[in-house]
Amino acid sequence: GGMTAARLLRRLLRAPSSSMVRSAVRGVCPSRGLHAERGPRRLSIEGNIAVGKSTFVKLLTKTYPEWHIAPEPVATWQSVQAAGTRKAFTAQSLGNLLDMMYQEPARWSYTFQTFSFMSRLKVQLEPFPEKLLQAKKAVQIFERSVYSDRYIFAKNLFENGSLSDIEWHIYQDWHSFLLQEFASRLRLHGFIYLQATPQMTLNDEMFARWREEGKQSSKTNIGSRSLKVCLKRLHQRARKEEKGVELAYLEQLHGQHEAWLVHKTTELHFEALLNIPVLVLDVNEDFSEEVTKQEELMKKVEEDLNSC
Ligand code: UDP
Ligand code: D5M
Ligand code: MG
Repeated sequence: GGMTAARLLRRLLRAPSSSMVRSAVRGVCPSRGLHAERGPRRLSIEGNIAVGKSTFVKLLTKTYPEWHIAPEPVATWQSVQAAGTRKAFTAQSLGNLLDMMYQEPARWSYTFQTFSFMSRLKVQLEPFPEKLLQAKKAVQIFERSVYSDRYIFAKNLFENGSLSDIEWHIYQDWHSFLLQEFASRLRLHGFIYLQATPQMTLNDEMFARWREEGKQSSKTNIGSRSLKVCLKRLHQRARKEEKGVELAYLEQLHGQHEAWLVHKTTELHFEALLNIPVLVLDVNEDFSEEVTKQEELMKKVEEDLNSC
């Protein structure tokens, strides 16, 4: 008989063997099979703007110096280099695409998506450093991924009208094509989702605790019951391009993260994405300077990596 649709799809996606996918569905830890695989475990850190991904990645570097870390290439987007020029040499910047996108989303969002996607694709395709492969547990960490580009940002920009129907269609067309072509080299084994509410209303007990903590640290000094975690951190970081970012935008992005990584209602187009485990870490509480909180987070990562 002819090839079934499912088999055809698997062949097109060059997905892992069906037995692994089925065992995940049966409830067997999906990482078990992957762990047995040769090669490093590849994880992506996901989360809203300014939630603390870079801070978290730095903490991982400190805790696990032998891991390979790939930060998000934001600087590349802030200063697009003319072809043939090098930063260190006669750098010629053609402009700040991050700024252009925030200033004129309808004009520059599509261009930004092509550029941010390409830079993430290049990062995710880079070979794992040979000398680190010798480590007993080689781990590679990415700050966001080719998946968040589509299922968080591009999707959201389409839904809020910054990408037109045609742009969204063309984007999805090449995104699917390229990810299918590179499927075997882009494999991820897990996501770590740093979760914080863009805006959180505190109950009496939490309010009392926050106020108490606020006395000790000026960073957590809040006078109202409404705690805007991401917005506060965004202002604290004060990246000039992000000055105009509003709570409403962070709330949209929060919704996209929750739909994709928690509620699993986002429609995905890659079989390899369906059974990837997601470790959700609550980072509403400040962890940048709180050692106890840092230890708690690192313990959760360690436990998760050892659980399968
Ligand atoms: N930050 C903080 N407490 C935290 C995590 C982060 O005050 O628990 C601050 C951090 O110092 C920075 C800002 O929040 O000024 C944004 O953090 P980061 O750049 O790590 O966020 P990202 O955009 O990478 O998620
Ligand atoms: O993310 C870095 C900045 O880049 C932040 O302003 C969000 C923006 N960003 C990242 N990827 C995209 C895509 N694909 N579209 C639009 N905007 C994007 P940070 O969270 O601060 O590390
Ligand atoms: Mg960052």
